[in-house]
Amino acid sequence: MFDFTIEAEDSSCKARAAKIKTHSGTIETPVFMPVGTVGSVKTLTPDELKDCGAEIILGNTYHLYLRPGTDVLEHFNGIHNFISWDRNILTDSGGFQVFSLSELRDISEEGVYFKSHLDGSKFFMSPEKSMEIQKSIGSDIVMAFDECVNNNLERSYFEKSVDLTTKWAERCKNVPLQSHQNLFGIIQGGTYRDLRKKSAEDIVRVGFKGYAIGGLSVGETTEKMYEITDYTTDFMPEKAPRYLMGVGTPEDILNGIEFGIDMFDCVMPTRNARNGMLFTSRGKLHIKRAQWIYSDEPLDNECSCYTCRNFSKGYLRHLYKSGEILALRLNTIHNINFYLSLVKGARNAIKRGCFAKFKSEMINKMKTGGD
Ligand code: PRF
Ligand code: ZN
Repeated sequence: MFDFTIEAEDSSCKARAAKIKTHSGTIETPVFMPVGTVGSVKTLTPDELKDCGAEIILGNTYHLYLRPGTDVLEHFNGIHNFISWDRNILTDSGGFQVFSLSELRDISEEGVYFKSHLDGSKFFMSPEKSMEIQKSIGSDIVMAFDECVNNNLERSYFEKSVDLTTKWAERCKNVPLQSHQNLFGIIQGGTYRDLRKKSAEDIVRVGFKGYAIGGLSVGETTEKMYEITDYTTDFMPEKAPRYLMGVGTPEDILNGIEFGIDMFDCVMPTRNARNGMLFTSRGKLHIKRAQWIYSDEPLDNECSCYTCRNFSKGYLRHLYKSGEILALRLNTIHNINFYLSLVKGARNAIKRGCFAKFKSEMINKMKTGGD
């Protein structure tokens, strides 16, 4: 089961509010997907994630394959049951992690040999292998296996890579998945408009339930990332979800929404929370700073999360400086809440027909200074 229904479209830009329905429930878009690489959004329980309003989380094929492995996931009847999360799960294919995390990549048209980042042991990943692993995982949305190229490499590399990603996408589509699973294709092409157009047309021709833009936020400037995203969505079907992979800051997400993107994921809210960097409506805030020692104010006056309802910046600073695990948990709850509230605010603004105003007000406010 898969249904994508557009509820409202902005008249002055490409932003839209929609609903994605799958076997595991409804996702209201624009949506942000917290990253749960190995089957947990670091430090949070599923109940805490639900309290933050999360409707879908992301897992990684590469990590779950290396540990716990498909035998364990199959034994537990799939990831939903294993991690006790009954809402939607999207799995990335490994097409990014193999290139960014593993050592010794030996890549051919057949697939990629790589060494595990855990113990150096050798593995093989291919379109077929990625599909079989994601079938064992049982995620609701399955990503095609693609090649993600660093944008500092030369054009000739991208020309070959775009065709390889299309051939791999065709092979992914030929592998049967579980009946509840839905396959998304990934568009590559670096920062080259003609290659992006070609990749989008080729991937759309293969045909998927949804389409992602990969290969951005990997070495290019923010301006280029915006330009290519805006350009590429024009070649993506109106009537299917559009997903911008691994992006980004709150400002990146608001711009992505303006360019017609429906889905986002990024480690930034969770990873930065654990490093003491909080996102607020007035901008970034570093909780370890001495300026917060005596602050009895919440992190963000406009936030209604558990952390902001109950704790002062002074206490959060103390927890962080003391190395308390609770600091990481409370920071993560706040940052995830901030990201999910941001996309929810954008969604409401699109439905009310005032997204442009919402976006500029949010961006201006975030420049007034968190600390
Ligand atoms: N491909 C895949 N996953 C990804 C990316 C990609 O290009 C990116 C790039 N920002 C993040 N995650 N499969
Ligand atoms: Zn908060």
